[in-house]
Amino acid sequence: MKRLCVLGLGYIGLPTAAMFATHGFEVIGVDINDRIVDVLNYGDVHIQEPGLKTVVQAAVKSGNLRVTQRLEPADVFLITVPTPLVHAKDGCEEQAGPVADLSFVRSAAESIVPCLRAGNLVVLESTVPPRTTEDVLVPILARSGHTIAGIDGNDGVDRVLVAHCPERVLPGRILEELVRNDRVIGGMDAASSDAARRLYASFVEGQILSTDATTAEMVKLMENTYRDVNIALANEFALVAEKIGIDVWKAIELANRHPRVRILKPGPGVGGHCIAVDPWFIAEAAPEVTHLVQTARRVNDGMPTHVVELVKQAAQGIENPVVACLGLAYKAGVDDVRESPAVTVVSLLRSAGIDVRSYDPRVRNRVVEGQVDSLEQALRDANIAVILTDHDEICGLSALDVWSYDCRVVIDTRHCLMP
Ligand code: SAJ
Repeated sequence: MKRLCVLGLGYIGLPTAAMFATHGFEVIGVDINDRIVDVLNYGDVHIQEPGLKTVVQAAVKSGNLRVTQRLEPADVFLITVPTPLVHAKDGCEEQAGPVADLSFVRSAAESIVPCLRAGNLVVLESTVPPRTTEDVLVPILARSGHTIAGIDGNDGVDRVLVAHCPERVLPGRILEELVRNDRVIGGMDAASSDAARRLYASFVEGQILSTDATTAEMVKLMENTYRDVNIALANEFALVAEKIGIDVWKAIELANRHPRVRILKPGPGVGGHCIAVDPWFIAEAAPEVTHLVQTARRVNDGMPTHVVELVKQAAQGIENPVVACLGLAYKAGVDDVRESPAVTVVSLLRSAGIDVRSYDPRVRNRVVEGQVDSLEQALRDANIAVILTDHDEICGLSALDVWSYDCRVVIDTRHCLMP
């Protein structure tokens, strides 16, 4: 049985580790966070995702998934650590905006070095700026003294194979998409691509498509940037519609009747750890030619401020207004609040001195001040309700339900309330 070490047990690493463990691999799941290791060993999961707990429990129970803080020698090392944004250092004025923080990728790679053996395969799944596999990962792995695939002339059988295989799964449908989606494999050489292809073929039912590592990095970034730019366009249309006094939702519905038009949904902004982040990795690679990408990011990042303006307009004339914010997660059906525009809206309202009661049926942790435990607590006493996340529990409400609490103004940024 092949031994696989998964470094980083977050939204992607944990489901992927469990998937391999239930498809014939001995998996060692490694995380530097002792709380995560304890939770998983206790038989629980730290992430809310449909079906995840069942598959993780099955994997742990079978003995094929062991969770630990210590890396062990293995046949395959899979890096699934976060790549957040940081602000460019002073003196990097040529950078257009924030840049990738690769410190987790670097330290994961460094931790693999002492365990590396000839013939190992190292796969980077984390989303990274173009050229990271070749320029950052490979040089670190080379410190092991082994020859590394893709470095000129290293075509011996005993070298370490390296590939970038970006994850492309949708939070809320991770387990299903891990199996069904096509997979892009970017090997440092043909042997690396072949080894990675065999690895993922153990559970991927979609097509496995091979290319080089840098192209695979760019493919992943292009996918999320394409979505970001298209959401920005929808948001810009919404801003124009407000100015000219039409219903943007009706206009989009009609425009989408064209056979080659598919406008996305406007909303309070773009959140999550992917779409709000990845376009900056492209901008970082070529700041001088990515005007559209950067503008789209700024349009989407500006939406929470616009929502706050709408609330302030609605609050004019109300003494000490109370605002109920419904939804904190970055999108429907998840408990994830990373980069959530809803959280930004709440923070901006509170900084403006407005009394805010926030409620999200999916988010159990306290993420903002004034967070309450029920819809009733949020809406009681509120003058204005702002719908920020279109969870089923919130979309099931009608404006009349909200009005029944004496809350007369509803700002539905998701266009989700029942008519
Ligand atoms: N959003 C809108 N309008 C829309 C669609 C989305 O405002 O029409 C907002 C959402 O509310 C949310 C944000 O955009 O705040 C992103 O949500 P999402 O569902 O579009 O995407 P993510 O971030 O959950 O997952 C994306 C997916 N990428 C694409 O669809 C191209 C997923 O396949 C990737 O694997 C994931 O990023 C990732 O990990 O990179």
